[in-house]
Amino acid sequence: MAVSKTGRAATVSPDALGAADRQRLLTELERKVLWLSSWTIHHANHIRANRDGVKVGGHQASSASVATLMTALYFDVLRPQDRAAVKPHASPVFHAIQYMLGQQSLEKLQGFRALGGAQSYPSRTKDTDDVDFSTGSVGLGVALTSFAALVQDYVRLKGLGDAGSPLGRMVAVVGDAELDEGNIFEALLEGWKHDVRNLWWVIDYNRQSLDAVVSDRLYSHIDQLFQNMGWRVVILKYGKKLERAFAGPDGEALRDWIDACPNSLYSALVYKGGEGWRKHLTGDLGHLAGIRAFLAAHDDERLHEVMTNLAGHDMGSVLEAFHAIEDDRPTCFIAYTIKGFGLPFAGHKDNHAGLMNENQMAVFQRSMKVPAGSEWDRFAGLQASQGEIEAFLATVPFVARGTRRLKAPAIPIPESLPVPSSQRQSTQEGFGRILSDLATGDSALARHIVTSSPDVTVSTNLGGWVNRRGLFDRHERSDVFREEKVVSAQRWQMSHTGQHIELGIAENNFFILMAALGLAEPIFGARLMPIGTLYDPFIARGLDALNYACYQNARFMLVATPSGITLAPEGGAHQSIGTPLIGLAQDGLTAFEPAFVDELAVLMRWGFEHMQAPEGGAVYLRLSTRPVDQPKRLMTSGLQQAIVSGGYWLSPPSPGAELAIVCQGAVVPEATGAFREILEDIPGAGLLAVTSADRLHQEWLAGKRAGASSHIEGLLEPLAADAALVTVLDGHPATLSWLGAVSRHRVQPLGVEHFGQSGDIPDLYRVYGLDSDAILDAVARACLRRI
Ligand SMILES: Cc1ncc(C[n+]2csc(CCOP(=O)(O)OP(=O)(O)O)c2C)c(N)n1
Ligand SMILES: [Mg+2]
Repeated sequence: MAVSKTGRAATVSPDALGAADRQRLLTELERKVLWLSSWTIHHANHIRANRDGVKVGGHQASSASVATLMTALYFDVLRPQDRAAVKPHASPVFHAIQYMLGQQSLEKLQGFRALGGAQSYPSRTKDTDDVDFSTGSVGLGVALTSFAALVQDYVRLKGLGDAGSPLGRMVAVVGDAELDEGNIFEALLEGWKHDVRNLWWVIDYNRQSLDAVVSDRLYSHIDQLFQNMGWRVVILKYGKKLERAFAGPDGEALRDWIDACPNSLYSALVYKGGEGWRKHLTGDLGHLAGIRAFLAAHDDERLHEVMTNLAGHDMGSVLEAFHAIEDDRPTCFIAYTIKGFGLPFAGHKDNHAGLMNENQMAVFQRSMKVPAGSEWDRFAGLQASQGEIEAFLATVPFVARGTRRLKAPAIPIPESLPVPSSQRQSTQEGFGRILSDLATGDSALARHIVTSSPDVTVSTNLGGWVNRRGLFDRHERSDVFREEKVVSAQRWQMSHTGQHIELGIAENNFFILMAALGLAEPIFGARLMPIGTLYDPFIARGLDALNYACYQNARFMLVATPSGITLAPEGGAHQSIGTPLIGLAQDGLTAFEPAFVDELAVLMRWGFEHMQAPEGGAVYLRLSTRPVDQPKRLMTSGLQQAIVSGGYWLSPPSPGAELAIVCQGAVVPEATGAFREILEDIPGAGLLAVTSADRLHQEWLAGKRAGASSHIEGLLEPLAADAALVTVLDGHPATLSWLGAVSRHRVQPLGVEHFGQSGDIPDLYRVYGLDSDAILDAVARACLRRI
């Protein structure tokens, strides 16, 4: 067989080998994967030098549990167009598989969990071996596959991406305890609404979580749950050896016994081994001649082998089940497995973080027939020859196209976005009008924008865009209200040409959809410009998913509105205080809070570029429903630059000025009002508008490290060395209070520290200390008392 330099033969057909040979070699590879994953963890914990005394960790038991399933998937079932999310703690198995496929280096395996080495949990951004979807926070990767399936349909039905390639399956390898995460069920329901296709969830049903053996009752309903959502459920329960035993004399009784065996007892017996099985089977079924004969015919070792022969560890059963699926119906495989299968702590309830000790590893190594010194050898310990294994690896469909990071051409962004003219408007309204305006044209940008919202489309001003661009659905669905001539401002016709994906109220789903849309380029080869809207306070509801999207470097524009206490009568529970700090701290997300609509237009334009830039990222715009008088000004390139950099002087200070008021977002009228009053007493004072505390802060730190001056230092430069800053925003005061550290100015930080009551803006700003009087008081404190 011709093998290329990279170890891959491009032209070898998987069918060249017979099914029996393939299964034999896959079983060999399964052993190898089990060995390598266990050894990688062992090496990191017991062999590599430990400099700080902190446990390195890694999950040998969780990895062993899934070795068969993942071997079958990666070496046989998955095709280049398929995409997978692997349960986080199976990372060593994933890396071992990639190592065998020539896509992971020895150095990275030896550096498992070390800087620059293979990551603890598969990571798109930090690993180099072709991770499709990062995982780590359980449940999120699973849900992502469902939204990725939706995005695949979206992209295909729009004719974007590689239309010639067959549709891929989105596959999640799921730990059974991941199903305790509510986000999975939210995703299941949303997926059902959107009729997602080409989705496989393979549940590693070892009936153990981190702390415990899971309740028997809880899991008896999993299959029904999936079926209710229209899924096919395939249960892989018993392997071929057990099935043969069930087919023998009194085999039915054996099946009944094992079926009724509580999870905890089964796990305990798995751990105890042959003797334990014999004792229980003799006690419970010893009166049956067939069972007595069965026990007599098996020594302890073989009895253990048969009784632990669950289908999730039986290569033949696994392959049969996977290959039987040929249609695109979502399918859930519930594969019975044993946590730690093949390792000394198999089945033990405390095995989650368990590591083999030196002696156990030595025994395991002998059983794997890996000679000392050949631990990393890709072929050591296998019965098949290196040539045979290499020839087989050259047929693996998953890597037939090499690594699968796809690219799509950049989308041209207009020089400027039109600013909706209105003497007085809110940033939220301006956002809706900017998008509406884009919707009327046929720019490449407009064609690639896709919007979404968790049931707040209309109330975040996306209505105009949706009316023009329609809702996305795989099926044509008419707008019944419109057909019945019921007057409504909203036209909600659905079809596959639509460019808005409407979600139910589940912010977690929303952020996972943003992740899936924002990864459309590398995953599906189609660049999208996702814009998602939600109420600012509900960022917290989906925060882990937002973090997850950013961690994967997904590109999207998050428009959060309304925000702060400025939503006023809408009130208490909807007030967001901490979100500006999230914007400041969230890696991969650049946060802005414009005060005026012309700023917003500049920032959206910049955002569309940033979402496409190699070193770019996601963008967060914190907007407001408060109508504000708009400035009449020329948007010079200098002003644009300053807005994007995070701030500019609305009214510049005189050289040596003693005071500046610094405001961010919707409080600009109060800041301006106070500023006008103090000009009488402090004529040289300045008024600074902050559009992005995040950008200012980031650049300030980077400048310090590089010994370069930053935008904020430049802005504050004209002020006197002992000048005072009064900072004000509708959010936590810490967002801007750090400005005092830039040039050692004295700061009086105003903002919101408490929340929870309705009111109008004058009342709430008075109560929380954001109104002009509060600003003037702060000015007085700063100037008069010199603190
Ligand atoms: C959101 C979240 N909470 C907690 C954890 C810590 N954790 C990692 S694995 C795990 C249990 C996993 O059990 P299961 O999914 O059944 O996988 P198994 O190890 O049995 O294969 C927990 C609680 C996590 N990674 N993510
Ligand atoms: Mg489990």
